[in-house]
Amino acid sequence: YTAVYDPTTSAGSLHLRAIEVLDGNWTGTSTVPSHGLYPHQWSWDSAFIAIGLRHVSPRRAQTELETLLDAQWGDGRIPHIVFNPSVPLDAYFPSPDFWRSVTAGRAAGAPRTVQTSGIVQPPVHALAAWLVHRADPGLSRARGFLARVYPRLAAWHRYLLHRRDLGGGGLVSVVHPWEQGMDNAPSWDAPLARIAPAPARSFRRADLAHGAPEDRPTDLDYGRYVRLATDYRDGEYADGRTDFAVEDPAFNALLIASEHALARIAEELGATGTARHARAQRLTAALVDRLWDPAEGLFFCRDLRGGGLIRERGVSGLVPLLLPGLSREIVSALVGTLRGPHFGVGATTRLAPSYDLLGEAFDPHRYWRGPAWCNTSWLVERGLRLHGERAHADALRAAVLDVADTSDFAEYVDPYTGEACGATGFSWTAALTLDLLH
Ligand code: 9WN
Repeated sequence: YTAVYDPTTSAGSLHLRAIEVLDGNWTGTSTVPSHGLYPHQWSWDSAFIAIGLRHVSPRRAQTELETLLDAQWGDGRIPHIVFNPSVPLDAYFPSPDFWRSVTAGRAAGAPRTVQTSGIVQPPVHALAAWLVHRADPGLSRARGFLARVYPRLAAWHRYLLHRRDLGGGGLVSVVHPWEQGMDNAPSWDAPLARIAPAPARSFRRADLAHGAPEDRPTDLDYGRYVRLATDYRDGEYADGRTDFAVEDPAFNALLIASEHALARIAEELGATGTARHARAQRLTAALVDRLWDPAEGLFFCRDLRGGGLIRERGVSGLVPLLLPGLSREIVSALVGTLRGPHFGVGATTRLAPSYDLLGEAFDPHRYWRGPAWCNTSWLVERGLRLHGERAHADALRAAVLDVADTSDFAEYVDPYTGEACGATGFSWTAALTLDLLH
């Protein structure tokens, strides 16, 4: 007997439970990913949260994004964490005293009144702002929502496109695995291997108090994360000098999707979106040119310091499916890869696994080295639907809803069984459930 998600019997209660999760994680101005593991505001989490929240409270969804944007730096970057000053320092590592944004970030224009990290996360924000607007255009216009966020989102994209095109080929690079959001993905193993880890005794992890150690990144991974972040901070968060620089397909695809959204926002505000749509098209061409592998039917990361494509198959390489400007040939190849033996969607797995089922580093429980996450499956679902793959999109949607339901909105799950891993009551799982239910 296989459980089939039946919207007529469980949709009501699933909907209410998802709302309860988001209510419980709401702090008054933003939503924490989960109180235990992640007690502050995270950048791409907030974008996904706003996308779900817009269906139940468009006002709160706007506030979620506005709070994040209030912590934007003068150079345009949106920090990956905005710290809540009432949370004890030892509740999360690295804490504000590690990042020292107010002092080390002064040259880059870090805000003085709020403490943040100094790295970024994937730019899902303009896409989120556009979707939030559309959920209640009347409220949005009355509050001047788009008019207020547009210049900030434009500055954010400008930062990425001007300061982070480290390879000179038009794409944006991440300078830390935390920036791409899939912290310990096997794609980072090769570029990280060149980084001398910070000594284990020089920092104390807080995550192990909440998550099972075998589900989290290793101490060696953390040593390298700490080294990279320390060096970036000590260089006052200036770009261009980091030992780690990788062009990632998901990060860039989300920027492109957001650039299309920014074009629509410009049009809604009475300007023209033509130049932005054209830029999104140019970025799509650069993405294909630099990261697409036709023989594998997948996008790969490019290591700018080591040179060349990193041939590890990750879900990040499937995320560009959400782009409208892909050729039919690439779309078909991606759908084939998604459903083939490496990802098994619709065959052996429930949701898209974060990493190649047949890869040497595959582990169904260790964070971004195999487990499935709702946000990546939501992105793939959108892509399938956009390109007319309705039956596959419907099946993936049903699977996400069922897994969210039975795992109690887990942070991530075993891709084969849907068994919960990490935190439960995880905000973006609840938010994207709401979005799929609408
Ligand atoms: C580091 C908050 C974040 C997500 C990331 C996820 C995890 C942090 C951590 O949690 O990263 O930023 O401490 O492991 O990998 O995608 O945004 O939910």
